[in-house]
Amino acid sequence: MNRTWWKEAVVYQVYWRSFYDTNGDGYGDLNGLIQKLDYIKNLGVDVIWLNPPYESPDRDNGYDISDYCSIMEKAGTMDIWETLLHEVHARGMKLIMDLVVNHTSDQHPWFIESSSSKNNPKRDWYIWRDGKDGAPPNNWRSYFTPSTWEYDERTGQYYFHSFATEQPDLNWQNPEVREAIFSMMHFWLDKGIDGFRMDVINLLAKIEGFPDSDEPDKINYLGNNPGIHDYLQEMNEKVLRHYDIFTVGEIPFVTPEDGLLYVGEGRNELHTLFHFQVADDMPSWDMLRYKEIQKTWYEGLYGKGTNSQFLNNHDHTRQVTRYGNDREYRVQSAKLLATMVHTLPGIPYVYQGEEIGMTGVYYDSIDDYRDIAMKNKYHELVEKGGNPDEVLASLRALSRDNSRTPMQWNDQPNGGFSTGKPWIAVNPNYKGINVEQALADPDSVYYYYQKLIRLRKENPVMVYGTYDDLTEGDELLYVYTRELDGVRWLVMLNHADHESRFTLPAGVEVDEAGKRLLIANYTDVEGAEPIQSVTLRPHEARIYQL
Ligand code: TEU
Ligand code: CA
Repeated sequence: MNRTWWKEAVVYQVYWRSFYDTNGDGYGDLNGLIQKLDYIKNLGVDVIWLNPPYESPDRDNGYDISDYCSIMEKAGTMDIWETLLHEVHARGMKLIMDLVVNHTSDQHPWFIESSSSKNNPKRDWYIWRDGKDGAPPNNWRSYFTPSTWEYDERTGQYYFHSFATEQPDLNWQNPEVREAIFSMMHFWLDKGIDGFRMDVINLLAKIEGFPDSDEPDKINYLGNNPGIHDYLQEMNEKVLRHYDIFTVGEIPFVTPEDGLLYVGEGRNELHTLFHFQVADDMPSWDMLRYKEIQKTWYEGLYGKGTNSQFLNNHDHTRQVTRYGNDREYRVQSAKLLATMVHTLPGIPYVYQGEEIGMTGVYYDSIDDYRDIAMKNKYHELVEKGGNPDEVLASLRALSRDNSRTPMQWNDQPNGGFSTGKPWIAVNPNYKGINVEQALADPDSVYYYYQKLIRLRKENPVMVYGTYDDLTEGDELLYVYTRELDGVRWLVMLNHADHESRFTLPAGVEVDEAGKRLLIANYTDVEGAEPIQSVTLRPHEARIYQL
C-alpha cells in the first residue's frame, strides 16, 4: 500500500460556534479557535476540520450557505480566517474546510434569481418541477421534512430539497453550476487550504424522472445515483488533482463495495469517506454488528482505499453517552472507545470535547433545543397527534444538540466558553468535566488521547497493518491484532460493565517475556503479567506489542 501524509493523519473536528467565544456574543468564533490552537496542537493531531463558517442565514448552523466566498459575522471576518490558516500552518498542522455543494441557502443570490421567474437564466440552477394533481411531484421524504418538494407560489412550481426547505438542492446536471462550484473550490484552495470535508457529496446526482418510491421513508433514493461518479471525476480532474490535499466525503447509504467506487485508489475521485453504517444505523452499541461492519470494510478496502474511524461528530450524540458508559465508568469507557477508534483501520477523527470525555445533554423543554432536524421532527409528530412529552422523550437521545453544547474549558460560569449567554446552554456537568481539570490530571482522558496519537506517529502498524478479529461472535470482548512487517499488536477491549475473561486462541503466539504493554486505561496493569488468559475489568482496554 502506498504511504501518504493523510493516511497517517489524525483529524480534530472544530465545531467553531461551540468552541470558544472571544467577544461575548454567545457564539464561538474563529478568534476563539486561534487562541486555542496550542491546546489542539498539544494533543498531537495533524489536521483540523472546520465546520462551515461561510455567510449563512444559519437555519442549519452554517450548512445553508448564502455566499461561499465570505465569512459569517458570528465566526469573524475573512482577515481573521486568513490569520487562522496562517497560525494553523505555523504550528505544522493543516486545515480542511467544509464543502457544502449539494444545496445552498434559499437566501443565496443564485436561488433568489432562480425562483424569481421561470425564464430567469438561473432557473435551471436548481431543480424545479410541476406538481401532480395539486400535490408534490413525487412521494419522497427529505432528511428534515415530510417532502423533498416545496411549493413556490411565485412561479407555481415546486423546488427540490434533500434537507430543510431553506436548503434548495443545486442542479448538478447544469454545467454552469458545476463550473461555478469548481471555481469557488479553486478560490479556497488557492488561499492555501489543505483539503475539504465534503458534505453529503454522494447526493449530487438525482434519479432521472423522480419516480415515486415504494418505501418513501427509506430515504436512500437520495444518494448514489447514476452520474455521481462522473461529477466527482470531473471535480477531481478540474480541481482536486492540481493540489496536494486531503479529501473526505460524507457518504451515507454505502456498503464497502459502493464505498470503494468513491475512494478506490486509481478511481480519481476522493481520498477517504465517512460511511454511516454505524452513526446512522446503529442507534446504540451492538458489538456483533460493529464487528461485522469493521470486518466487511476492512476486507473491502484494505490495500485499495482508505476508510475513516469515528463514533460521533456534530450530528451524532457523543460517543461515551451513546456507545459507552457515561456514568460510573465514564473515564474508562471514553478511553476504551478512543483505543478502538485509533487502532482500527482508517483515519481517526476526534470531535471537540471527546478528548475530555464530554457527554450528551438532557434538556427538559423543546425550547432549549436548537437543532432544526429535531425541532422539525418534533413539530411533525406533535401535529400528527403525538403527546408532546412522549415525542420529546423519543427524540432526546439522538438529538444533534447532544454534541453541540459548548466546549467545557473550566469550572467557571458557562464552562469558561463565553462571558455572554451561550447560543445553546452548556451541559450542567461542566464543573466536573472540563479542560482545565483534564490538563491537571496525568490520568485524564486527554493525556490518554495524546499518548494514543503519539503511538500512531511512531508505529506504522497502527496505520498500515492488517487486521484480524480474534473474538468474532463474542458480544462483550473485542480483541484483535494488527500486523505489519513482522510487528504485531494485540488490542484488548472489554466493552462491558462487568469483568470478562479472555483466553488467547490457539495459533496466536505470545513471547511472554518479550511482549510489551504499550498503553492501558487502568493504571495498575503490570506489563510483565502473562496474557495467555486475562481477566479484564469493566471497560478495560490494553494494547500490547507481541
Ligand atoms: O449531514 C448529513 C446528515 O443528515 C447527517 O445527519 C447524517 O446523519 C449523515 O451524516 C448522513 O446520513 C450533513 C451535515 O453534517 C449536517 O450538519 C447538515 O445538517 C446536513 O449535511 C445538511 O447540510
Ligand atoms: Ca463570538
